[in-house]
Amino acid sequence: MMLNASTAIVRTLPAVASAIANGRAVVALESSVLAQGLPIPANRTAARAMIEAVESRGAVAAITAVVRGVPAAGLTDDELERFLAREGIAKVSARDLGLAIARAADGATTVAAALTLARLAGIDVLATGGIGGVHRAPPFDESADLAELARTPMIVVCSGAKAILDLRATAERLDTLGVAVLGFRTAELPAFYGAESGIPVQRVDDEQTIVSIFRAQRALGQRSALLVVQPPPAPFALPGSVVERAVVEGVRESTRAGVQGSAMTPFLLAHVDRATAGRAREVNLALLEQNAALAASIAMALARTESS
Ligand code: PSU
Ligand code: MN
Repeated sequence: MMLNASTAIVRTLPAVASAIANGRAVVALESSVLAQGLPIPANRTAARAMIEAVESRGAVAAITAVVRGVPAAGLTDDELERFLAREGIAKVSARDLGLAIARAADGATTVAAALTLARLAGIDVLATGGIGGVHRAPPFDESADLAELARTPMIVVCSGAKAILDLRATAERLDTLGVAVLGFRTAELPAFYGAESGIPVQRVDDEQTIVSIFRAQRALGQRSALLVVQPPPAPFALPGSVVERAVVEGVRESTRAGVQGSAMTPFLLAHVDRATAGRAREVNLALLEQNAALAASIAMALARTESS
């Protein structure tokens, strides 16, 4: 039997494997947002809402993670429960994948690591809340999400980079790395908790155009991801001034507390959530669901064009 090495290294569940084999729509989801980014029980609400948003549009959802050392695209119910309980689940970025596998650890994958696993499994579309980027305070920690986006040809749907970051510096890095950013029905890079950043992006108005651009990039042999951004649902959006105050305060506290590395993003997200009395969590849930839904429609459009 011919064994495809890349599908063999990443374990897929039967539903995911058969969808991939038959060219049907699949959406990869990352798991760090569930195990580190959101508190209990909001993380469960998020997981349910994202899976439902994907499935109700006719696509198959595949949560990526390292499960007791096994890189996976698609979790069983029991596995998902373990990740939602958060305890003993490491945050795994691209550089940590090998370590998590060798140690047979449970690892929740960031966008960077999720891209690696999803790509190997043969999935073209991934949804998340907000990608990582360039942090605001010295040493200006930069998420490995950016480097992986630069070398993974997939469509990634998000609400821009998280507003805890320096959005201008992040946009510049994406530019330098050659990552195309498309605003879905917007000409402005969203600011995660709200619609406005003042940073322009190319606007597209339908899924088919996104698919055409993705196919053109692929035909050119370009290796970078296509980043599709949309603002959070308007009723949940937070005023920029409220977010800004909470972030500035959070950054100051993180410096005082000596927070570093992979702990930084979860620390800042939790701070903004507290400072906004949970409103940040509400918008985070709403945008995760909306991004999963858009990712599913794009994956459906992609599957239609590939089969024709
Ligand atoms: N989107 C959210 N919440 C999150 C994340 C994304 O709404 O917590 C996670 C993703 O896994 C992303 C990670 O890859 O935050 C970035 O972490 P870091 O800055 O440490 O690379
Ligand atoms: Mn970092």
